[in-house]
Amino acid sequence: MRWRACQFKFIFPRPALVMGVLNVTPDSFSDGGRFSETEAAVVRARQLIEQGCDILDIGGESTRPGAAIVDEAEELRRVIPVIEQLSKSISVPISIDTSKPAVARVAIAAGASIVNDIAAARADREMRRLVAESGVGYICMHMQGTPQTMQAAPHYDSIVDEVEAFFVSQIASLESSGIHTEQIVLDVGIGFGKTLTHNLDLLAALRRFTVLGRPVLLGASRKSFIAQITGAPTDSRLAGGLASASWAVSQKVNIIRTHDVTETVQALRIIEAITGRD
Ligand code: 8Y7
Repeated sequence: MRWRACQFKFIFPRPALVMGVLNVTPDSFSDGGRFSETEAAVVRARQLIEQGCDILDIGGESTRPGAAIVDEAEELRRVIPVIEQLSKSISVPISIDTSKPAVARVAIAAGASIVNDIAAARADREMRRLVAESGVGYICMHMQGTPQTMQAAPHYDSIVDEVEAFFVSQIASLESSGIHTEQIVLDVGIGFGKTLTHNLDLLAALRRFTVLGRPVLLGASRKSFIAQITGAPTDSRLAGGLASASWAVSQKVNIIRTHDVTETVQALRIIEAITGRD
């Protein structure tokens, strides 16, 4: 396989970038067969770009707690046509949300330049080799367990210490696999094997992670911790997501992953306007 010249570098023209979520799953775009599913996803992607997102995160497997596993062929059928169409015509970097090296490999060949791997802790040799050889960006997310089991009984002696130790050891181990430090982004993985208290402990301690020398990403958009605090149903958690994003950026988080791009861009512009004057 020949690699595109994609020694990816995370460049931050502003303090924080917005990563727009594009789920290509049958439940995200209502019926109508494969062609219209791809078309609908491409239309949605263009919308997210118009709204101001800096990175598109495209995923074909639901990683919500308890979600069913999607097989590789199906995941490829969902995401690859979308990436192929978009990479020809857009300039924002495409991130492939997958923990399957085979999916990541085809996605990179189709134009993705970042791998968002929620199973970073279990990343096998093939995923590491792929990231090392292709030079793509790599989002290293913390998760306890798997999406199928993670919310059963999350336990930590000290979550902030453990997540920090995870990052430090992952950076070293990814580097020993030939991955450059510059390719790596860290993510505490809100909601992935964490109780409400765990999520809040991590959010309160973001500064501990933003001093580790790598960009930090936060995904809090629409997550259930917002409902645990406020009772808000899934479709009305925007304010909670914006509050989390604003807090995170004030703690020097560099990338906000969100379903709500317009509103998040506006919130971040305000934080930047306030904090960017010193
Ligand atoms: C995250 C994520 C999801 C996150 C990263 C949802 C795929 C659940 N959450 N990837 N993915 N960080 N890196 O509610 O927090 O969006 S899926």
